[in-house]
Amino acid sequence: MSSSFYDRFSFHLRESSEKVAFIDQNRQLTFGELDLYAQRYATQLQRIGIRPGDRIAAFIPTSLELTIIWLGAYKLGAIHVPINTQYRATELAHILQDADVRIVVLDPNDDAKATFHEAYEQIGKKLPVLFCSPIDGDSKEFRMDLDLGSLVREEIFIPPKRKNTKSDEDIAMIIYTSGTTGKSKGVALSYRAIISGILSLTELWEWNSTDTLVLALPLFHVHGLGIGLHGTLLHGVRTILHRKFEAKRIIEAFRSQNASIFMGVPTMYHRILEWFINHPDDAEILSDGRLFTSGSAALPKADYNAFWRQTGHRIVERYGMTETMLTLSNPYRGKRKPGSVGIPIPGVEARIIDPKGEVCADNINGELQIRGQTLLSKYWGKNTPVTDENGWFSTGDIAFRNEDNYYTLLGRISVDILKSGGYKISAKEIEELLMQHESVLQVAVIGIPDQAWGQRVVAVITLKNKIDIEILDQYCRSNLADYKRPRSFVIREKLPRNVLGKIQKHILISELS
Ligand code: MLC
Ligand code: AMP
Repeated sequence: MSSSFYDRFSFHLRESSEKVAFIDQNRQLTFGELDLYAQRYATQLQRIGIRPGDRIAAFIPTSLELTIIWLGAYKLGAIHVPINTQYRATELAHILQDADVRIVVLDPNDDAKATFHEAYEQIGKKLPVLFCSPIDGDSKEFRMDLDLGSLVREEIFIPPKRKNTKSDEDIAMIIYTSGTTGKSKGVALSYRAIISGILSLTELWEWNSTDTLVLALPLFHVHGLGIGLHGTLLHGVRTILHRKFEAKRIIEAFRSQNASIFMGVPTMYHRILEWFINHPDDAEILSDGRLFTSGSAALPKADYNAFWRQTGHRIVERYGMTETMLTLSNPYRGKRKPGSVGIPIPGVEARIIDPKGEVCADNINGELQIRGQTLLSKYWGKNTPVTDENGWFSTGDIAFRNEDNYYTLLGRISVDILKSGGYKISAKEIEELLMQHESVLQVAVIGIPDQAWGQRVVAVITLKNKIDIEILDQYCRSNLADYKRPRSFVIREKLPRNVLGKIQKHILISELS
């Protein structure tokens, strides 16, 4: 079966070949070059034995090279497995093992190499590695051969285009996300899920080929990678990539590079508003933009209103999940409601259910369920169904719907899932790590509400023996990606427990908030 979604995805690669697709500092890549290099890379991979369905892990920062690696995997029919470059060895080893990765594309900087070697030792299995050196700084150079190391020499032969035999149901990417248990889960997303969802969403936002997107989100989650990269290709948008978010550089992109869209997590908007305190004239620069969207965590109403007051823009807030892609959004045209994540996008149904599974009346809180084309195919390596028998996926989010069909999110059902800076964090993962420390007796990791970060990670612990907090902090720094690291440690004599012995985290949260 030929893939109708994938064909849609390829349209601008062919038809807008002269147009700039991605800009990374002083370098840029047209749609035609992206197509060519991705094809060349796919051919090289094929020659070293990588086959459709093989998992290719990408452990490299935002760069033009990363866009080629991502698209090259699709061209080959291999599965793209993006990995957070902040990950430490244990986090990386888990993904390499769980996804049964066939080959790793690695940035050969010292830190990444050291992390990778440590991960290697943990999994006890050698994996082939391709070194790719994303170019940083002011260089205009572009490494066409991707510096594929000794495994592959530069390939100038480009095979004739073969007929696309991809199926819509083929897995395009596996994205790892935290769950209620310690280890992250691989969410397997098909071309159907990604492309149908992103197309509906970005059409709703009226993305078009005159737009320029400034993208400072990480390219290993559905926000930056799912919407950002896929949206660029689906609509022929010009996208300015930023390796790191800085409010000043976002404003600069609107001032001097014709940016028209910014997509961010609430923490980024908070930082932009902080920047305006000392640079009030910069708010005026953003008023010239066309669209500002927010997602991945709740956008505080105060920030929504301050941004509106200062720039004249009402941020379009939307909701999604790695497992469901992007499912609810405020409209581009029509009523945008502060504090609400909007209405279901075309192709998606939503409902609120009570603990018995009955559908709730309007304005009654319950669990949000989603049904539609955008859902994951499965958790990688697991055969358990991901929906109920009628196709409904349970999000674990508490919400209500109002009479106008607008949904409002109230938080997670589980206190063990946290969101900080838009990153999902498993409290259990941090607790398991701290419990392995010889001085820790008991631990409860909680999320404390925070205006800038959404939640701040705090570890409440009881000790077996006295220890300097700095040592525990250093232990977490060495073993966890920075965003997961507890921002403070609270030492207690004992932790509050219920009659069954379960730690009562809500008591700790209200005491420490
Ligand atoms: C960093 N810092 C934190 C922190 N992270 N402090 C508290 N909590 C956190 N979570 C501190 C650092 O220690 C440092 O402090 C300072 O902030 C700057 O650190 P940084 O590493 O330079 O941060 P920065 O790169 O600016 O990161 C902030 C951010 C980042 C908002 C840009 O968190 C980010 O990219 N978030 C996006 C995550 C994302 O894409 N989620 C999508 C998931 S998909 P000091 O003291 O040293 O200065 C999804 C589905 C959907 O959710 O619907 O979209
Ligand atoms: P992730 O697993 O990283 O994709 O995170 C998905 C989770 O982020 C959802 O289940 C929600 O809890 C949260 N989320 C995403 N968008 C929003 C939003 N606009 N408002 C509140 N929470 C959100």
